[in-house]
Amino acid sequence: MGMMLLVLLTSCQKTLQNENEIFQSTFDIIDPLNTTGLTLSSYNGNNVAGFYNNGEFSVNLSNLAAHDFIKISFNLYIHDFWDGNSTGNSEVVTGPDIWRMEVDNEQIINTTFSNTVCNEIYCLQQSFPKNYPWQYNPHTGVANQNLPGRCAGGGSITSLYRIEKLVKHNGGRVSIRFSDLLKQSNVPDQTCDESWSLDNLKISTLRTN
Ligand SMILES: [Ca+2]
Ligand SMILES: [Ca+2]
Ligand SMILES: [Ca+2]
Repeated sequence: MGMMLLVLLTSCQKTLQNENEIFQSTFDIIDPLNTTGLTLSSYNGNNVAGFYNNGEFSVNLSNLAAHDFIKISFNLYIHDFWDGNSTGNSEVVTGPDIWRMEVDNEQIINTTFSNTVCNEIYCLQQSFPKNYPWQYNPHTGVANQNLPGRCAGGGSITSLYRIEKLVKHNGGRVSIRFSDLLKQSNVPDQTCDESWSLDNLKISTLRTN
């Protein structure tokens, strides 16, 4: 993203004037002033925002200094049996397993993730690193695809994605919403079949001149 930012700013004949961190959390405590819907859990010896299945949380910040962009970076954990773009069959609805990030109600990320194996017989495609309905192999763009699954069960894994987005933005306030639309009709405990959590969230404003 560093390179993307440089190219973007160069092409506009602008230079970065300053970057100002306006929010950061490792999710060890809840910040009730700036967040809504936040729940915390422990995963793999670390505190995270989550676990969510058909859930969401938002970060709402105000009194922002003048800026041209907002940069949002975080670690996203995709837990257990996500099915990517798969919709299932006439008996079982399996997806698509959508994950979203919106900035002031505009969809910046609207994608799917797949935690399945990928071989000649079986391979459920995902849309990340682009938006749905793009088709990529499971784990495309992943940082680590062999972390422990949340729930017991054969083949249960977690994959970690490190995500950074630069969004054109101005104005004194911003609301950033993280959510999912997970689908799985054939399991008693949906949250144990597929869920997500998020950690190391950093939000900054950037000014160009
Ligand atoms: Ca943490
Ligand atoms: Ca599933
Ligand atoms: Ca699913």
